[in-house]
Amino acid sequence: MKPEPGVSGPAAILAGERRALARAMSAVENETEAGKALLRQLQPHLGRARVLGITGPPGAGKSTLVSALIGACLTRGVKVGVVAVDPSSPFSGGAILGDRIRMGAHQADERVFIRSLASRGHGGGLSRTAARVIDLLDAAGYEQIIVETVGAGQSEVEVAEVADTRVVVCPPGLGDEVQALKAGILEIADILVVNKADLPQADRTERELLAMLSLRHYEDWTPQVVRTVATSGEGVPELAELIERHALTCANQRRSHGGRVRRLIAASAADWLGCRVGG
Ligand SMILES: Nc1nc2c(ncn2[C@@H]2O[C@H](COP(=O)(O)OP(=O)(O)OP(=O)(O)O)[C@@H](O)[C@H]2O)c(=O)[nH]1
Ligand SMILES: [Mg+2]
Repeated sequence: MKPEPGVSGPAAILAGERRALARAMSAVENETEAGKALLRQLQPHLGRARVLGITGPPGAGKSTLVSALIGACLTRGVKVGVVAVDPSSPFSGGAILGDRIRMGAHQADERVFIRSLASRGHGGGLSRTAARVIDLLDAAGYEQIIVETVGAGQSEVEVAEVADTRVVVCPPGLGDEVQALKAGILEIADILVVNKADLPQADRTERELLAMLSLRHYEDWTPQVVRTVATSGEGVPELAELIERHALTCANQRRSHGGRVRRLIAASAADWLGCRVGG
């Protein structure tokens, strides 16, 4: 196979070299031969990372929360990778200046790697692309990977499937949208965040979510509701704590589930990878 210029071998990824990682991500996103070969070689090194999925309607405060959670990870000395699916802010503009400065500071941190994926143009393959980028971050030694997706469409549910812990952000004042959330993405929530708890109607949203949860029976983990003000950091330590508790409670089961889904995605693209993936 003719090597493509600019894509390093697995050693550079395993050593966590950032430029090699960025180039490898472009290669797997563009489904190049070098990207295929690299992913194949990295398969034995995957499965260490914890994957956290953050989803919710546009403007719910997901990116601001992710930013705050990155801070919480760094405080604990954990390397964190972020995959943002079609974000409008603060990763690629649109946020208030303060957000961008905060995220900019993280972006310059050696222990943080942020990658944006455009959902447009991927067709049904978004989860596939996201899974590959997650695998690269995993191989590069990012222990916590956070995936941000917008909305409650099928591709978001699919992306959430690769996560070990799923957080759904529900800002106050959604009105009918809560109904849509209920029908879809709430089904997969481990943690429900009432962000923008500084706004009126936060109490009402929290009550509605709790009422909804009380209608169902859960086996080993009952979804929890937590209030946050992502812009000030209020409630973020409690959220980080809940995420940790969920990871510990459901660690083995979910990690094997998330890992299995990622392997299934990889296996369904076995022709693309040109190999069979174990599991
Ligand atoms: N009042 C208030 N505003 C907030 C809070 N969290 C975020 N915001 C603001 O809400 C706006 C949207 O925040 P983002 O973090 O970009 O929201 P997002 O969910 O990532 O948005 P998209 O990625 O575009 O869907 C920004 O102006 C934030 O500053 C909060 O807790 N309270
Ligand atoms: Mg965002």
